[in-house]
Amino acid sequence: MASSSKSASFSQQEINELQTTYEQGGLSKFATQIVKKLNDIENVKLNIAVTGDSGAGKSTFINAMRGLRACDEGAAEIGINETTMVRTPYKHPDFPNVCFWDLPGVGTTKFPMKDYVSKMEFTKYDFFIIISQNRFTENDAKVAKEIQNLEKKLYFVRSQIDNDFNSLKLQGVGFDEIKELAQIKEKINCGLMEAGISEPIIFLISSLFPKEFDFNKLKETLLDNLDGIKRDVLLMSLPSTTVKIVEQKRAQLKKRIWMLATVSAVVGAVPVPGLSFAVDLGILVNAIIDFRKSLGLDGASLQRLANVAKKPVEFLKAEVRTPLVGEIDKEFVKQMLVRSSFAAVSVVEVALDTIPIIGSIFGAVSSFGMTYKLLTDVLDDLVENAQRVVTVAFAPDPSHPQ
Ligand SMILES: Nc1nc2c(ncn2[C@@H]2O[C@H](COP(=O)(O)OP(=O)(O)O)[C@@H](O)[C@H]2O)c(=O)[nH]1
Ligand SMILES: [Mg+2]
Repeated sequence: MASSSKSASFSQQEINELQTTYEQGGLSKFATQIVKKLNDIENVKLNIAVTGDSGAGKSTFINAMRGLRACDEGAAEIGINETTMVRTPYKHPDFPNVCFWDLPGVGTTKFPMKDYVSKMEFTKYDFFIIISQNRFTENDAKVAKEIQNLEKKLYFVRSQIDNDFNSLKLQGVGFDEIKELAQIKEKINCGLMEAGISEPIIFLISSLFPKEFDFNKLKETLLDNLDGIKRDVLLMSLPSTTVKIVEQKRAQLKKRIWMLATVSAVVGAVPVPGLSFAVDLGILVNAIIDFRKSLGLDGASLQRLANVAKKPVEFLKAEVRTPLVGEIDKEFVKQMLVRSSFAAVSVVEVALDTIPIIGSIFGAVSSFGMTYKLLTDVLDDLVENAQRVVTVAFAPDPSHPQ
């Protein structure tokens, strides 16, 4: 099984090894290594535990992380008085390798801590989130210590912050939001330190307003603390709610292009009538569909983003101006290749930012160069559209109040 330390792209050392692989085993051995890396990216799983008392906001948070509302298919049911003794998995609708586990609070289960830890399978998660809608309890602190003993990453999330501010507003109390947030955080921090938790990482969020408060900071921190493929997997699954997330996705997907181009040009390459070179059109079709999904431009993702942004989906669709969101099949890709065939990038140029050996393997303009160019253009086009969508989705607009 792939370990979390595996990178989503090749390190310098791995590139050196690839060079040796090519010299000793030839092109097919070289391509096999690349296929393996792409398979790792597809197969690595991320398991996230979410625990806290009943009513804390676990289900709402798990939905928000997946860009879902409570009424959407696959959403966790909210506002129910928890009686379950078992954990419930919630997979991401488009990225089933990302799974959020809704753990009943230790208080709900009444299990002794030792049983709670083993029944909830604490060793299986990549990281933990403990949620509370108020101060963190003694139970929360006990669970946190167990997590820290296992040397797993843990985040404290104080949910429903929007309620705090609404009640202040309703009571006509003047306040400085930044100061108020700092005070709430400090109080939580002191409480947790007193309970024996060293250096707690705390976020104040509203799952109903994921653009506000610390929600984006939380996502950034979760990403920063994961490495390699696990980071890649979480990043691709996050709703494209900020320009920064879209840019991060672009950077990560860009690293896959030379790998996909190599596989398309080597492993499954067959001559295509009408093209002067052999490629695997199927790989390219799948790559385009994957890029589109990762950037949130497929119909379902756009609908989810519209729901989160509280804007009509048509409003977002109007910003999508690329044929890449239509039906993508082999014929479509072939036509794209025919159209761009006179503008293929020089492989030497590609080699400079990827791996030098690519230049010596594929020569000047070739199926590799063509597919590399195609996927680079596709990515640029999709990113441009995704940036327009996210900007419009969250821009204040009097005719579409949020
Ligand atoms: N205003 C507001 N309400 C929330 C938020 N998170 C959860 N809730 C509400 O709090 C209640 C309990 O949430 P739920 O997710 O079911 O908590 P769970 O029992 O921990 O799964 C529900 O009525 C939610 O709608 C939030 O961030 N803001
Ligand atoms: Mg729940």
